[in-house]
Amino acid sequence: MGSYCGGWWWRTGLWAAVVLAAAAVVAGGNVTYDGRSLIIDGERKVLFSGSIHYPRSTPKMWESLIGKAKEGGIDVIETYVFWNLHEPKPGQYDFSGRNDLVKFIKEVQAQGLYACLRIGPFIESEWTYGGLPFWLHDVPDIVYRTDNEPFKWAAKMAVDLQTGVPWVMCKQPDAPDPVINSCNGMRCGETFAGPNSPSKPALWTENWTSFLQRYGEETYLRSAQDIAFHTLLFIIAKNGSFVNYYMYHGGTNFGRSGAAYMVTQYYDQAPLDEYGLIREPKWSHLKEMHAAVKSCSSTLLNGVQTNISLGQLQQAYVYEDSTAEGNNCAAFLVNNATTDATVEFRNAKFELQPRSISVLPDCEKVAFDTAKVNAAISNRIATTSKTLNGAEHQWEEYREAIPTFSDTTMQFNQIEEQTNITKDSTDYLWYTLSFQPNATSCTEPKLQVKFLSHLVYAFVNGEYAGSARGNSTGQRNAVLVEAPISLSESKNDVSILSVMVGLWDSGPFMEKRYAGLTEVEIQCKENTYNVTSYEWGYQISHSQNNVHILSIKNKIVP
Ligand SMILES: *[C@@H]1O[C@H](CO)[C@@H](O)[C@H](O)[C@H]1NC(C)=O
Ligand SMILES: *[C@@H]1O[C@H](CO)[C@@H](O)[C@H](O)[C@H]1NC(C)=O
Ligand SMILES: *[C@@H]1O[C@H](CO)[C@@H](O)[C@H](O)[C@H]1NC(C)=O
Ligand SMILES: *[C@@H]1O[C@H](CO)[C@@H](O)[C@H](O)[C@H]1NC(C)=O
Ligand SMILES: *[C@@H]1O[C@H](CO)[C@@H](O)[C@H](O)[C@H]1NC(C)=O
Ligand SMILES: *[C@@H]1O[C@H](CO)[C@@H](O)[C@H](O)[C@H]1NC(C)=O
Ligand SMILES: *[C@@H]1O[C@H](CO)[C@@H](O)[C@H](O)[C@H]1NC(C)=O
Ligand SMILES: *[C@@H]1O[C@H](CO)[C@@H](O)[C@H](O)[C@H]1NC(C)=O
Ligand SMILES: CC(=O)N[C@H]1CO[C@H](CO)[C@@H](O)[C@@H]1O
Repeated sequence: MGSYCGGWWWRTGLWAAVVLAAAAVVAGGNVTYDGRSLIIDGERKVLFSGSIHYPRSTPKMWESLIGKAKEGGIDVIETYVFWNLHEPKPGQYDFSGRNDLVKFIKEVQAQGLYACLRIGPFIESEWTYGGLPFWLHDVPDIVYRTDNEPFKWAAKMAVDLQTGVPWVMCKQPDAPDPVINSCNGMRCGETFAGPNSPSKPALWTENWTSFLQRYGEETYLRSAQDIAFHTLLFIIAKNGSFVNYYMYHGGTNFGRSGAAYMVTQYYDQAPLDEYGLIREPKWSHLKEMHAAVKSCSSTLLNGVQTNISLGQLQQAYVYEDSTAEGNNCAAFLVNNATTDATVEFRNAKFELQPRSISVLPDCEKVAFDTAKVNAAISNRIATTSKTLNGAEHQWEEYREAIPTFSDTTMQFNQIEEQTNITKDSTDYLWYTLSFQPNATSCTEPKLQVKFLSHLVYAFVNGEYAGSARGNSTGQRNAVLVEAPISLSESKNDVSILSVMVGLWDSGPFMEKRYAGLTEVEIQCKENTYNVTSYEWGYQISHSQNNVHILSIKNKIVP
């Protein structure tokens, strides 16, 4: 997902609304669509979908997560397919443990929900390298996410699979037929330009329940009222019939799976928090809204809509289905003013709260008001379940030996890009140099390092010289560290550790993105040595030593 998709590069967030009928394993439903909605087994449907990414929780949590989503009125569980998890090396597949997509989908099916599978190949999703396996980097002539032959397979392949279910492409206004274009964002009820054909329904594939979080940034809070308001607005003002909450459960970026600068908590503010606990009032408020919409969904989908002005910033959207027996009228009263408003609708008075939508499933009684929250705010209290500092839990500290140029086996006559050396096997790369000043006098020497990684630590002759961190925007600008150092007149060992905290997950030409050092100088009063094109030695930092380095990594949280 993300705020970066769009523009001139491709976003290939392809979706398959894979339908898994509750009872039948084999005989999935018949899914088609018209201009109003998806149609399952001949019936138009309003569908509320929730994103839950299987590798961001543990298999033991899946039953409970999906169960809580169902109880919250969710019909569809949406997940990406994480290619780089499943094919870590070309032709080598992994569907075990948290990667067990099939088990996850079967759990969705067992609970009688539908599954919506976003197959990628590119997923962004704050996931390292946007879900692409890093080995693609070494496929000759590859250019990701653009009009590139090795990469262009996606839309045609998807349709050719003949899954029998419709395909959707998010934020691709010109999605080719029969693929349905859709909207992502927080306010699709106001921003979506609509389907690109009258025969396609309006789908909202990412209604962000919160927002992604990077190291050092404030948590983004989005209120239950705001989500409910925009969800209903999309349904009535844009003829929406499918809304996916991104995320319904965010979970955890385990290991090195998070993209550059992402914290390990993912959308902790979603209706189900990182640990799968119900977050109130979001969960209940949306549950109540789902129930109110479902109670009039037939009228909503099959009725004729009229739009009546009730005041300058107040409107009623009324649906009437003359073919239906019994209740055949449903209404939504919108107040877009920032103050209360009293309106008259069908000879009755209604008090509308600021920026609210009230649902009247029978055109008479208010069953749900987006601004009126009934559930109490939940508090999450952490208690200690186990301490790890007793005698039986000895903590050990490992110190990684600082490598020097002569220790290294890999040497190049220039500064190399980091990930091309590490092949993403680790976040850490040592750059080493053996340096001898030409002139005998080099007074007040300083080390200047420009880099495009997230963090660097510099050492000269085994002594710590300085460090600096990049930032998420700093990814676009080399960051500078200038440290006073001591030099001997003979050989000096310069060792610089460059650290990435996850790889990028977005942006054009990711295959050409640069990590690592870019330029190094040793500055003396008398002379400046530009050592960028000297011979550098490289050592990939691995193994137990990461235990030590990881503690450094954690310290970058301010
Ligand atoms: C699926 O439903 C559509 C109409 O809703 C119908 O035209 C089509 O024949 C059905 N396909 C199957 C395989 O039942
Ligand atoms: C509803 O009516 C208002 C004005 O009465 C108009 O501004 C708005 O565009 C209409 N919306 C739709 C979806 O027709
Ligand atoms: C919604 O559908 C109605 C009936 O087909 C149509 O008149 C109206 O223009 C549609 N609104 C939008 C925003 O597409
Ligand atoms: C509500 O008002 C805001 C400005 O206060 C405007 O940006 C938004 O488009 C309006 N929404 C609707 C549904 O009229
Ligand atoms: C990547 O590294 C290899 C050596 O490991 C080098 O031959 C190649 O030129 C590098 N490629 C790029 C794009 O820097
Ligand atoms: C990020 O790094 C860039 C480049 O050094 C700097 O200009 C910018 O102020 C930094 N931003 C933050 C939020 O620290
Ligand atoms: C130091 O010597 C090297 C190797 O002879 C040379 O390339 C470089 O230009 C000299 N640097 C300075 C600052 O004199
Ligand atoms: C240092 O050398 C590199 C590689 O030769 C070069 O790209 C860079 O512009 C030089 N820096 C300065 C300040 O001259
Ligand atoms: C693409 C999009 O609609 N992005 C919006 C998501 O919501 C935030 C907060 O309301 C906006 O700032 C973005 O523009």
